[in-house]
Amino acid sequence: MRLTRKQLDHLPSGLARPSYDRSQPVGVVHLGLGAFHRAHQAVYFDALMQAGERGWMIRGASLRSGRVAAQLNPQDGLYTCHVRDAEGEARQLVGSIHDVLVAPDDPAALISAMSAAETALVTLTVTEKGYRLDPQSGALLLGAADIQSDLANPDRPTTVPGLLTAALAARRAAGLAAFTTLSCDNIPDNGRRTRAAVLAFAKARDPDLERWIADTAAFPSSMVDRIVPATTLADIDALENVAGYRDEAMVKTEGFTQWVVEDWFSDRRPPLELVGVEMTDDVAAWERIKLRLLNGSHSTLAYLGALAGHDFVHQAMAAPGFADLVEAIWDEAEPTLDAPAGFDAATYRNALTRRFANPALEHSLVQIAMDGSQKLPQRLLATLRERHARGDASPALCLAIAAWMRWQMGQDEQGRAFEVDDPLASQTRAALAAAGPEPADQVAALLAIEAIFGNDLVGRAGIVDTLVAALTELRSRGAAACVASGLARAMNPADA
Ligand code: CS2
Repeated sequence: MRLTRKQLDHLPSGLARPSYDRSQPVGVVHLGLGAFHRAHQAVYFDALMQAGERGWMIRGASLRSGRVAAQLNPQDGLYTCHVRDAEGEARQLVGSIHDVLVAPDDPAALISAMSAAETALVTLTVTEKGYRLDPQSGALLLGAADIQSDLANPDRPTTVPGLLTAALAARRAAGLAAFTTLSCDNIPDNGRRTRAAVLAFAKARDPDLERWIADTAAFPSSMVDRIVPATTLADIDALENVAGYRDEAMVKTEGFTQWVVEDWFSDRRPPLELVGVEMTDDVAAWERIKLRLLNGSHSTLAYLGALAGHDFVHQAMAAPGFADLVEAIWDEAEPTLDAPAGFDAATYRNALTRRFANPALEHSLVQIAMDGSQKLPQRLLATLRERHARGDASPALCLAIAAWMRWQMGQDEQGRAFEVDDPLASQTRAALAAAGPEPADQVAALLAIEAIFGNDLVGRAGIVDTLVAALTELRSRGAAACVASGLARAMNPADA
């Protein structure tokens, strides 16, 4: 039996479900309706309407395929959020999603949803690469073919800056206030960067429009945190077996959840503080903590753990030396953080250790390894730069970056080929092909890719030598042995 509104009465009576009126107006349009949104923002809006606030139903949009629409629309937007921790599990039916549009099928429908009078908020989880920014500088890729095509066809945009600008232009033409654009992706200063991308795009279209957006539209930054592995067919089958209904749109996640939002809104503002969201004037410190501690060590585990032959985060965490490597990454990152009031690094690190060790999530390392070129700058390289400027060595960060470099070879330690899933994969492949077999040449060739590394790291002897030493060890001894032997703590660069 497929989950639908009609089936609600036949579901197990203990299952938590929405008791609010789901026909109330849509106030939020969400771009990029993946598992993360369903386990995070949609759960907060569900709680908000459950608490009696009205007008915050979500119209989701997929920017590429019709897969999520085919999962959710036949279920009237309903789905299960399945929380799994080492201590136990809990299931909840979430009702905040009204329906899902598929942007490539009908961009006009999405633009009209965003420009509808009731829409106050456009939220985004489009992943790092979805913003069409240079990952290192954060500038809009104005020369990219898809951006150029959106500028030539402003009414049929396919990119995020093109869609947001088209919808803001429609609101301006209709005499409506600008909606608030709320980025929920793991990029630093995500609000400022989204704003800069939209302004750069709008300027190329119409300088008056750019001015109107600059003067009236809010782009708050936010920090989002919840571990949400991709749902598998086995998860869906298992839920059906225990719960008695089939839910093609279910998501699995951990109990932990956090959302810190900059309090800057241009239209109606959802009172998210009622449901545990922290509204603040300064998100930057929280963003940095999360990107450098959680995401930095996640990427470290992903490359080294997958190279060592593990499938999931909790398996890597249990393998010899990995938990200590994660501690070494945190030791290097912690001095670069400005702790906001209420933040205690030891407590945060302990909680992260427990979260990563959660065996019930089965969080795939390859999922985290994806799109490394877009993630490295804020997760590992910014920390490395700051430490270097202070004269501090960073052997653990260098081992993690060398593991990313090893990953770019697209061949595991048994010589089996795999696909490097990354928008810059063809560039890293070409750099490695031109470099030949020597680790020193490979490091130099990859460091020369400015979109990832900027132009300042390539000349820093302490960093380059440590990367070459780490890549040499990884290639000769393999990741498991390097981590088990405590290589990160042992590498002692002559000159940081
Ligand atoms: C992960 C994140 O896939 C990844 O790159 O590091 O999705 C991580 O699970 C979330 O940011 C946790 O909040």
